[in-house]
Amino acid sequence: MPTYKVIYFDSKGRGETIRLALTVAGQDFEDVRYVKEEWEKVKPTFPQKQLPCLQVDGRYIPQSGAIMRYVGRAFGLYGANNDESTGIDVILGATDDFVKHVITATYEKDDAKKAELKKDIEQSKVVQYMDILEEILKENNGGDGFFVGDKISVADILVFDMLDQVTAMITLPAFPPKLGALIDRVKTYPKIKEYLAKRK
Ligand SMILES: N[C@@H](CCC(=O)N[C@@H](CS)C(=O)NCC(=O)O)C(=O)O
Repeated sequence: MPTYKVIYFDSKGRGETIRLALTVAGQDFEDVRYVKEEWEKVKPTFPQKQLPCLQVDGRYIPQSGAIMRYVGRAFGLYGANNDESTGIDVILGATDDFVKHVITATYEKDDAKKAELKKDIEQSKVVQYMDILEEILKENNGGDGFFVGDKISVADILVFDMLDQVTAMITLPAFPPKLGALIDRVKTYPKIKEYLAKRK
């Protein structure tokens, strides 16, 4: 059995979906969290000099998207066939598009511009994103299960975690009904519920 280390900073950021995915998989992992000074010392030894990294036995895997897919494939959280995996990829892509807007607004230095970007996200971008998700859900078993197939996947985990994290930056509108129910389903998924109850 390989041993797993999720290496990131002491925050949710790009590391949390990976922690959640391994938790759902029921796979133990070491949760390594660097503080900035420690990170600067070890940074040159890491591939791509960035975090997160997943260490599987001795091997380092960089890039959060690649790590998530790796974990998904390794533990049956990445669809049962090509169509389902592609459905998951579509959601990961739509989520990437949305997150880019949030990151741009977060790092905008000009206050007036930042407020404008934030307003556009809250009034338009997030609504478009949620509508995309709602439609995808409705097309799968009437929207009463998970995004793809008949079990939880990295798409459900990522969407839940990302919508949770963006509330630090933007005010979310009410969720459309199927998406709201999906978020509750993920939040109360037994392994996730247990993890969230212990999370700092
Ligand atoms: N595309 C990469 C981006 C990774 C990234 O930007 N990592 C940041 C933290 S979220 C980082 O390592 N910052 C510290 C540094 O560059 O020294 C991914 O998705 O993993």
